[in-house]
Amino acid sequence: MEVPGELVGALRRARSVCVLTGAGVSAESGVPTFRDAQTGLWERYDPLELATPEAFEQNPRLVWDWYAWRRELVREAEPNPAHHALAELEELVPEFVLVTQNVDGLHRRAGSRQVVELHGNLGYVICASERTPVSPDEFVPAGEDRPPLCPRCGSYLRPDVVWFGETLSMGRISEAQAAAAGCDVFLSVGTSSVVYPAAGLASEAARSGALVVEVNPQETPLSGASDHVLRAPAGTALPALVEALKD
Ligand code: BJW
Repeated sequence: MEVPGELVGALRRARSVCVLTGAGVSAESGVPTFRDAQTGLWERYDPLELATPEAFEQNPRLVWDWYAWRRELVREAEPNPAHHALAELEELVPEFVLVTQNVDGLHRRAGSRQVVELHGNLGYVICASERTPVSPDEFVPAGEDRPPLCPRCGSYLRPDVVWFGETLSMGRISEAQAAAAGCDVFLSVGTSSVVYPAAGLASEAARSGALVVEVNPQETPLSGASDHVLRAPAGTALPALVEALKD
């Protein structure tokens, strides 16, 4: 695909690049996005309703099982050319921060090193009361209608992810905001750009003078405010971008 020359030039000159990714970057690995239809067992449920503290309060076992299913799906998935291209891009620029809203861990598996997991990681489990990590060999096993329990206080266990209405880790959001405000080029890849505070990072980058680029086959609220839009799947656009940079 054609990559705009101005974008390649800006990346060549860039001292610092910040990339924000969303569920679309993992779509080509077979991991469903949030706002696309779900498949199989989960087609009756809206993922945006399951990813809430209210859903966990009302039906903790259902929410636990949904994450257990996704953990298995992600374990079997492989990073795709978009993840690999971002890992390669990190090696081609002086400073690079990859901020991801994804909880699937696929960026690190592809070799990305400077990764900020804004919404957590579903591979880790925490006690819902103490908020401390619990390893699988410590779980008090699940009951028929409840998740496993914390071995220390008996509370429900939950995935270490950020649900709607919950606050993000101060350390992670500060790191992401500093990277966005300090970069020369900001790439927003595979996100619908509607969930805050992540969706605000592109405007922070633009305010500081960065070139803002969107990679998404669909229009989003960010499209009109972007300097360049690569209207293609991430697995096509990002390898093309990295190849153009190496030419
Ligand atoms: C492809 C592709 C391909 C497909 N290649 N692309 C300011 C204004 C308004 C509201 C708020 C605000 N500040 C805070 C809020 C409230 C709320 C919020 O943002 N609400 C909006 C929806 C209105 N935010 C929060 O509650 C956050 N907490 C917070 O701010 O605390 C303080 C506070 C609380 C309350 C009020 C005010 C302040 C927490 C947000 C946590 C989000 N959590 C989830 C679940 C994580 C765990 C899990 O994975 O289960 O995060 S929800 C879900 O949305 C998930 C995602 O990370 C996130 C973003 O979704 P994403 O990644 O963009 O995916 P999709 O599916 O939406 O889009 C996929 C895109 O890919 C599409 O565009 C496709 O076209 C594209 N695509 N194939 C490239 N091959």
